[in-house]
Amino acid sequence: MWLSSLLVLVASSTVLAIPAPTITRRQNSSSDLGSCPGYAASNVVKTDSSLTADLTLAGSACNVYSDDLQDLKLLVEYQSDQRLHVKVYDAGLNVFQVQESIIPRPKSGGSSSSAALQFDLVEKPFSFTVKRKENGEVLFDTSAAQLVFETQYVRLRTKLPDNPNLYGLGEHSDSFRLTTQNYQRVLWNTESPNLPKNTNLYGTHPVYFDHRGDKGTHGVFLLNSNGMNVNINNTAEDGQYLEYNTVGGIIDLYFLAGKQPADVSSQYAEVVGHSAMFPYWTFGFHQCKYGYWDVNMVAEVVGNYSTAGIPLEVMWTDIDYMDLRQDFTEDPERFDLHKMRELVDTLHSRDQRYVLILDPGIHYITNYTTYTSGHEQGVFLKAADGSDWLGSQWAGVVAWPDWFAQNTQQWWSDQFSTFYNADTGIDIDGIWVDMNEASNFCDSTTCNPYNKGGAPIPTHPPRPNTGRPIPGFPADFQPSGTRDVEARRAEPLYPRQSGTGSSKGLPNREWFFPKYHINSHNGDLPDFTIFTNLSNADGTMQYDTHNFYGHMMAHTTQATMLTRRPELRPFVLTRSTFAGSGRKVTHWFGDNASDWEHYRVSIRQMLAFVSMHQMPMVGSDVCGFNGDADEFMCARWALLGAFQPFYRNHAELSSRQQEFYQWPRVAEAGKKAIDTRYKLMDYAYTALYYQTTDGTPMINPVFFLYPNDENTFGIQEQWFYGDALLVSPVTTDYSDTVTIYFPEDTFYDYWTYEKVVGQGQNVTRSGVQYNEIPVHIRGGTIIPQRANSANTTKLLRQQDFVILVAPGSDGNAKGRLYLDDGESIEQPAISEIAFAWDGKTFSCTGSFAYGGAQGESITVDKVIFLGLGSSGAGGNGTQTGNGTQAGTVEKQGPWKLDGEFSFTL
Ligand code: MIG
Repeated sequence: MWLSSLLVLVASSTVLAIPAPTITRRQNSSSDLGSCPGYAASNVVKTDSSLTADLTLAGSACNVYSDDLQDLKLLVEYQSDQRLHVKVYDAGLNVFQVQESIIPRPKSGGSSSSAALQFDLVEKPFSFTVKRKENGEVLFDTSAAQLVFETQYVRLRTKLPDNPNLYGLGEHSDSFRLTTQNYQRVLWNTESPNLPKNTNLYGTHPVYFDHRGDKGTHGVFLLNSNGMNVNINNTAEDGQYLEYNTVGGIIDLYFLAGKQPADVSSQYAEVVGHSAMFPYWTFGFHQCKYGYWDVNMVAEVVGNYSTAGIPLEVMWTDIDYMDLRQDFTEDPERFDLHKMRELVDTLHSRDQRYVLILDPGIHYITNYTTYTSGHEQGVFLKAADGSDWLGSQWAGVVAWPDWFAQNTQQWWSDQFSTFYNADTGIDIDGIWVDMNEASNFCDSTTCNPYNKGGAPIPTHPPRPNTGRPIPGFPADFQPSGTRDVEARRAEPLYPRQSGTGSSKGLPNREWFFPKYHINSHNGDLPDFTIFTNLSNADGTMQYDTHNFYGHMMAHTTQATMLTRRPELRPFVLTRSTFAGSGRKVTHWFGDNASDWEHYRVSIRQMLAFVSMHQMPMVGSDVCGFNGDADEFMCARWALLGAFQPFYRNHAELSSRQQEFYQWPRVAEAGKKAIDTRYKLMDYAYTALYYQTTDGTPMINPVFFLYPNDENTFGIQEQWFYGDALLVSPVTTDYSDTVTIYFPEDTFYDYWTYEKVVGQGQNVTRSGVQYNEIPVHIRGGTIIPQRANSANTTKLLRQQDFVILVAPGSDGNAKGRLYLDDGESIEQPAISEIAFAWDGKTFSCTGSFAYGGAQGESITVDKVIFLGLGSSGAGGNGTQTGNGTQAGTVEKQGPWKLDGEFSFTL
C-alpha cells in the first residue's frame, strides 16, 4: 500500500531519479591558439639533481582566453631515481598553487646520473622531453604545441605514440583503458546522478598511467586543482597527443618511471600519500537505503538479515534519521534518540556496527546550535558583505563550512562529541559524508536559495502515522527571499587575501565564466555548487580550490573521528575526492543505477581507484542505487561486490527494497558471496595492508600481472582480487555465459581446484548459475583462508586457517599473511608472515608477534596443495581427489602462527 503511494509521489519528482544528462560538448575554438608565441628559456642552470631556467614570452601575447604571462620559471628536480618533477610557474608567485596542507610535497633527493628518467630542454621555442634512459623511449614531448600560460588558461600538450594504452584521470565512468581519439576527460567535481559518460563526476585525480608493454609503464601526475579538460586525440595534422587545458593554476608535473605497472602505483603513493589502513570490520557486509523511514524499520532490516541467516556486519542510515534534514539532529518521532541508542547498543552487543550520513550544508536558521555556534566561530564561507554565504541543500537554505577557517575543525569536532556521544548520543562506528562536491541545489548565479522550491516533498506515509510529513526538498521552502541576491554575486572580500608572492591566486579574475569553458555536465563553474567567487579563510579562492572542497570535508571529518576514538582507525566514506584523499578516507562511486551497465562500470571504476588513484577501500552501491533492482541482476551483483574492496548494498528513496533477503535467489547468492568473502578476509586485509605500506594495489587490473600480454591491456570485466584470484563475472543480462581470458599461465578453479592451463586465449564458460561466479587462482600463489565463515568479523577471527598452495608453472608458490588486532592505530604486536613452496618444502617464516586476542585463532588446520595429486607427489599428504576437488594433496596440521615452521612433502 504505502509503497505504491510512495512511488506515485516520487514519480513526479524532478529531484529524485534524475536521468543521466545528455552531454553537449561546447567547443573551445583553438584556432586562435596558433598565434600564441610560446616561451623562450634562458639562464639555464644545471646541477646534478636539478635544472632551473627563466621562461619569457617569445613574441607578442596572444591573450586568447585571458592574458598571457610574460615571465615564468622552470624548475626540474630529479627527486629520486624513479621520480622526476617538472614545474612551470609564474615568476611573481601569484598564480594559485595547491596548499601543502592538501598535498604535502614529497622530498627531493635524487641525482640525474642515477635517475631512470632523463629531462631534455629545447630553449627556443621552449619545450621539453622526458625519456626513459634504459631504452630511449620518449615518454613526454611538449614540442607538440606551444606552451600557453595565461591568467585563466594554461595549455600543455605532449606527443604520444599512436594508440597508447592510457588509464586513470578519474573520476569517470568511461572505459578503463581510455579512448585515444576525440576523447576528453573533464575534471570538475559535481553532482552526477547516474554517472554520465564522457564527462566529469564527483572526484578529481589528474594522474594517468601510460603502459607500453615490454617498453615499460610510467605515470604522469599533474598537481593542479583547477577545472580542466584533458583532451586526448589523434589527427592527421597533429598526430597522437594528450593535452591539458586548465582555467588556472600552474604546471606541476610528476613523472613516475615504473617500470612495472605496480611500480607506478607505489611511486604515485609516494607523491600523494599511502592509503589509510581501515578496520577489519569494514570488510564485512554493509546494508543501507535512502528511505528507511524510522528506527523500527532500520531495526527490522537488521532483524530480517539475522532471520534470513545472512551475515550483516554494518547497518547504515541515510538522511532519513535527521530532524528536518539537519546535520547533528535526529527526527524525534521517527528516530527517537532513546530508540536509536537502543538500536546501536543492540548492534554493538551483537558485534555489529552502525554508520550515519552527514551533508556539508548547515541549515541557516537561528534556533539550531550547529549553525549559531558555527556562525559565532566564523566557520562559514562568507558573502561580499561579510554575512554567511547561502545555498540550498537538504535542510533548505544552508551555510557552508569553510574548511580553511581557523575554528572549523574544532567546531566540527564539537558537533560530533555532542551528537555522536557514546554515553548520551548516537555512538556511530563510521561516518559517511555526502554531497560534498559541494552539491548545491541552486543551479546558477541567478538562483535565490530562498526560492529553491518546486520539487514535491516525498512524504512517504509515516509509521506510526503522526501526520507530520517527512521533510523532503527543501524542508523549509519559503516563497520569497529575505536576502539581497545581487550582493551574493558581488566580488569577493579581498581583505582576506594576504598580498602577492604567496601563490594564493591572481586577483581580479573572471570567477564565474572564464572564457575557456570546462565541459562540466552541470553547466558553468558556479552552477550547482558553491560560487567560485568566494574566498576561503586562507585567502585562496573557491575558483581554485573547488575540486578539493569534498576532500577537505572528508579529511576534517577523519580528524574529528580520531578525537572521538583516538585509539581506533577511523572509517570515513566520502563521495567527493581529490588526489591524495585516500591518505585518510575512502570512497564509494555515488549514484549509479540498478542496471547492467553500472554493474560493469563498478569494475572499471574500482580498477582505476585502487590501482591508480591510491584509494583501495572502494566500491559501488551493490544492486544499484537509482531505479528498481532486478532479482537476477541483484543475485549476480551480490557475488560481484563480494570481490570488490568495499561491499555495501544501497538504494535510492524511490527504489524498491533490495536487501539480499528480499528474494530467495538473491539470499542464496548473497550467503554464498559473503561466506566466500569472509573466508578470504585475511587475504584481502593483507593486500590492503601492503597497499598502505608500499602502494602495491590490492586489486590488480589483469595487465598489471601480465604487462607483456597485449590481450590484457583492455580487459575491464575481469580483475585480480589481491594478486592471486582472477575474478570473471557474468556481465550481461539473463546470461549464464562468460568469456574468460586466461593469460598463458597456470590457473586453478577456485571452487573445484581443477587445473586450467591458460593459453593466452578466451574460454567460454556457460551454465554459470545465479549463485556462482567464476574465480581462478593464479599459479605461483599461496592464499591463507579461514576454514569457516561466521556471522560477524569478530567471530570470523576465531576460525582456524587453511592455507591453499597453488603451484605455478615452475612448481613454486608464495604468499603472505598480515595479522593485527584489526582496529587499533598503534598496533602493539603484528605478524608479517611469508609462505613459500618450492616443489618440495613448504615454509612459513617472518615475524610472529601477534598472538591473537582472546578467542581469536592463529592456528593453521591444514595446508592444501593444488595440482599435485595427479602428479603423484603424495608424500605425507593425504590425497583427496574426490572429483570436485581434483588433484589436491592435504597436509594436516595443526601449526600455530606464532613461529616458523616447515615441512616436506
Ligand atoms: O540523492 O542522502 O549519493 O547515496 O542516498 C542525493 C541521500 C543525496 C546522494 C548519495 C546517496 C544518498 C542520497 N544522497
